[in-house]
Amino acid sequence: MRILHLADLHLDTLFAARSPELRDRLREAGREVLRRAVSLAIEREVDGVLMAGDLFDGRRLSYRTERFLLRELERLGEAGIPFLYCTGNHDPGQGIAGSGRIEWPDHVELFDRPQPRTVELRRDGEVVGTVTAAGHAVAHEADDLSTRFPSPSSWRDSQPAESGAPDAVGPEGQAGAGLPAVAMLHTQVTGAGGAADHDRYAPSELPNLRRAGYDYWALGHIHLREALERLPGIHYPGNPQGRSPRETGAKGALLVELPGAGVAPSVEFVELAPVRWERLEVDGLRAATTFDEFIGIVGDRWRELRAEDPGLPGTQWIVRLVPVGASPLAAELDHPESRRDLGDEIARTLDLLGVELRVEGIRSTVDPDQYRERRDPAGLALRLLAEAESREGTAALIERIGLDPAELAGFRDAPESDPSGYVRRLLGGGLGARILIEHFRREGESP
Ligand SMILES: [Mn+2]
Repeated sequence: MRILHLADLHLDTLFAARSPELRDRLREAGREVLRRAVSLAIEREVDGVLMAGDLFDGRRLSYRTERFLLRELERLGEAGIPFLYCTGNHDPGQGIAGSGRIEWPDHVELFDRPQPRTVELRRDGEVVGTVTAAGHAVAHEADDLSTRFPSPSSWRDSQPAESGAPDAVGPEGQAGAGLPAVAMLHTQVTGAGGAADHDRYAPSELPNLRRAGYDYWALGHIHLREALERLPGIHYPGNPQGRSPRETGAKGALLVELPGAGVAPSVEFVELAPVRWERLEVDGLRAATTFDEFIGIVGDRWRELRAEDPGLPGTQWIVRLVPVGASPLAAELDHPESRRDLGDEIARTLDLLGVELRVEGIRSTVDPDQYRERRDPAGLALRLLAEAESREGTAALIERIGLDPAELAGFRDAPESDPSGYVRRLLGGGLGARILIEHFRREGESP
């Protein structure tokens, strides 16, 4: 049996925080990834496409996306491939736009109840295996639904099988003892890699999944691709299209080949996402004294990365650029306008869909220690700023020199009850020191 395992497509995500252009592009990418998955399923002649929950992002489903989805499902249907879809926390039950209003074609198996149901997959009329699945009926499913899954032995053993011959009585009468059994569920497995980033809906335990008797668990919910176990196969495919700067790297689906009951499935990742998010950390910026030189270094680093992992032809990239270490441009990059201009220029130069510049990790090329030791007001100012970096330090500073935060801010009424927090925000974050040091540096350079 061969299946294509997808999850967490989140069709019609709003992307409210993005620009209108990016929003449209990302929604289009969600549809495109579905089209690619359907083409892949047809090309590789799978026996079923499994969508392990969160096909939709929420109640809102545009007419355009709905039509698109039904057209793509039709393509699958014409190829004789069933689409098995269990609901998740984003698209639970019957009331939601997707699973409730859509008239699903006959080759779609919707699992929207917490009670598992088993269906058979066929190839040329012959049963090749089973898929057992349960869905979320409510948005905040707190139960471990995996414990409700029946053991495949309940149908495998219902008739004595002759040396594993696939002729025992199955859920509908045919699935045999030697045939692979797949389980599908939208669940947060305790301890999975990306678990900290996701809400604990329908939590399950890995040891339980291991001994449930299935050959493969097609999981959904955690957006990070992860193999939790090889035998039985227990896999998160991750979402097939990244939705935020944290969802980086190649994204797609898993092609799973199941030779038979009790045999390790072979699992192949196939990249599908037309838009990829990446984080690019760049150091060694000390020599770049102009924006052009800065862009040159970033470009070299970007091309190195893409040589290792070029992505699919035509992939579009959204890059979170994180320069780190000493840079002569540190002070200039404190200005939001400079950051925006530089980001735009990098996007143009490297042909990227978007660049977000995060400059918290850079500092001035001047060593603050050499100034901090000076026995003059500049040195004193830097020492005070260093002290103001910590909560305790700021409190001690205020106390020692009898500092009135309201005075410091230039008005009478203290803006809040926590004066040390206020002073720390005024002086802290390294900004005050950076501005001072940059000032010294320029002073030193001018004739
Ligand atoms: Mn989910």
